[in-house]
Amino acid sequence: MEFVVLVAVIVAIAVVAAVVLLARPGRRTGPPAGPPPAKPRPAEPPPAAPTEQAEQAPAPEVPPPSAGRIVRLRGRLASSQNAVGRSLLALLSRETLDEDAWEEIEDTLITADVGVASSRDIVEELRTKVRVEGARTQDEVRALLRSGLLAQIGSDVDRSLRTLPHGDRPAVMLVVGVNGTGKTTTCGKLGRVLAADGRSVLLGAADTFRAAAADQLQTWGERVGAEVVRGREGADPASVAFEAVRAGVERRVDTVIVDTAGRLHTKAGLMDELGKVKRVVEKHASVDEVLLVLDATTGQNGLQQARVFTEVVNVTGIVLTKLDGTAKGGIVIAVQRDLGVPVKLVGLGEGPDDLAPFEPDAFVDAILGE
Ligand SMILES: Nc1nc2c(ncn2[C@@H]2O[C@H](COP(=O)(O)OP(=O)(O)OP(=O)(O)O)[C@@H](O)[C@H]2O)c(=O)[nH]1
Ligand SMILES: [Mg+2]
Repeated sequence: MEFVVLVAVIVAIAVVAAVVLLARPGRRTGPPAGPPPAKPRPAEPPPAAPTEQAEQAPAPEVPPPSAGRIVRLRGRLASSQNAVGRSLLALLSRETLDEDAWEEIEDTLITADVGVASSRDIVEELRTKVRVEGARTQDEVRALLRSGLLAQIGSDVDRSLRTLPHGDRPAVMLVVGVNGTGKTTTCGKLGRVLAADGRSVLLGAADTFRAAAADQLQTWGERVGAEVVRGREGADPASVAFEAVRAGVERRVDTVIVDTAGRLHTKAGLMDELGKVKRVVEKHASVDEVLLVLDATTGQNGLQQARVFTEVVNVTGIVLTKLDGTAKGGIVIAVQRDLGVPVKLVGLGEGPDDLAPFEPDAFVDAILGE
């Protein structure tokens, strides 16, 4: 009997245990039957992180060399500027060059943004030569105009960029200008040019007005494997520039290129800020180049803005962008004459390799056509 009771107790315990066990999975199905909890996930991240990073850092691109680019990009210039060259050549080829014809030549030059004073000089020189040399073949006319334009542009001006490190310091380049002229794009394109030449480059995002500005620079940097030093949005641009140069010195890079925010020349506070950026950077290293980026399509207005920049920071070179979209290439002459600063680089498109060292001969040839 006792045995029967014992069996009954054991059976009762077994039944209770079974009910409890069955009830538990039932609770689990209570919440909507989703995928099983991702328990194994925590184990995944360690191997996942390096894979992700490897995916984000593809092999840096190696852009084509910069030498002779202006020749290769000649079509960009020629398509918009040829009209000016052609009409000048046609005017100069006239049988008789009377007062009206000379005036028309001068007007054509002024329309191409050469500037009043330079246009007058070019016409005066041409008049003298035509008077002296008399009869003109097509080739002679072309040669005359070519040498007249080259004389104004200056074919023996030093247009080299100081991008080489000195001692244990990198070369430092500061890129400045009004809003939207192409500063950030130029920093990126320039970084590519230097990387193509085998230099190590660090980019400083001292445009702290918008986070997007630093992102834009970062994208350029990633493509050629250049480190980008940036600050948080609204940070003091001088301190970001300072940090970038400090990092450049530490990492022993060849060149540090500092992008700055676009600023209106009329805003005294912003112009003071730019002066401060330069002074602060100079606590670390000398600033080798201050490149003023000018949009060629803004013509004489751009010149006025540029003048203020040259007063605040010692501009060492002009980058003339968007020359691909204008027939006003004469601005090259006006800019140099007005500011006394050489055009060192020209932007000929939005593509990553559409930045070329400025070569006067190739430039004039593009204007005059073959
Ligand atoms: N066609 C043409 N477009 C250019 C050239 N250089 C720059 N751009 C374009 O001009 C626009 C402005 O360029 P950004 O580099 O952002 O100008 P930014 O000076 O940095 O502008 P902010 O930082 O806002 O002052 C972009 O759409 C560029 O692609 C050029 O040489 N030719
Ligand atoms: Mg910018």
